[in-house]
Amino acid sequence: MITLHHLRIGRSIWTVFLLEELGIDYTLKIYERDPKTNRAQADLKAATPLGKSPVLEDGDIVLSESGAITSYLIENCDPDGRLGPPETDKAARADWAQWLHYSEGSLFGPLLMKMVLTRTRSDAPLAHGYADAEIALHLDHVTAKLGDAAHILGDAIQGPDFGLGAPLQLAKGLGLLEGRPALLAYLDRMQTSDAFKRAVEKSGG
Ligand SMILES: N[C@@H](CCC(=O)N[C@@H](CS)C(=O)NCC(=O)O)C(=O)O
Repeated sequence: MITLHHLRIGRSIWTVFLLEELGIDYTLKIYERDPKTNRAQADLKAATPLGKSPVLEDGDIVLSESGAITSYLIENCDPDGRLGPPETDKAARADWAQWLHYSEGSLFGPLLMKMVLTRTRSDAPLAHGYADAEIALHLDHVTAKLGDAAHILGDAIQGPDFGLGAPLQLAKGLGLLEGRPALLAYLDRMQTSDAFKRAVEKSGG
């Protein structure tokens, strides 16, 4: 049985969404943030030394990177291959892997930097300038890839969409999607899907 350790109000809602989209049985362990620091608390360290979420357990296998969790779930729990291209399509699989890793590898960093600068009310112009330029570069890149499609690799939802949700949600929260209707509509499309609504209902968001 698969267990997902879910820290509320963070990126692991997107892994709950993936589990719901796959329609498989799983156990959900829900953790609350420290009300003062907004960080994870000691209880999550029992699941992984890093004390960060999501954490997926499947027997002896423990994964704590959302991209690796997405790959693992799709490889093992998506028998019809709905959320990834067929193994024979080398180019499509390469693009799938590129966009799966892009969210955590490139997109999240500058958004996290901007979030910290904003929350600490920093006015460091060099740091803001760097973050703003990087964020614009990346949001333009995602917009260009999305084009007129419903999801990042075409009309059907696929693995990389579950990774893009969290950084785009953060960008929206920071007011950085204003003037970017295609990205807002993409995020909204995922968040209003039945599987996402079930994920929120079961996990508390
Ligand atoms: N690269 C990791 C990042 C994990 C991560 O930073 N998770 C956040 C939740 S959004 C967390 O657990 N933060 C709590 C803390 O650092 O105290 C992934 O993709 O899963």
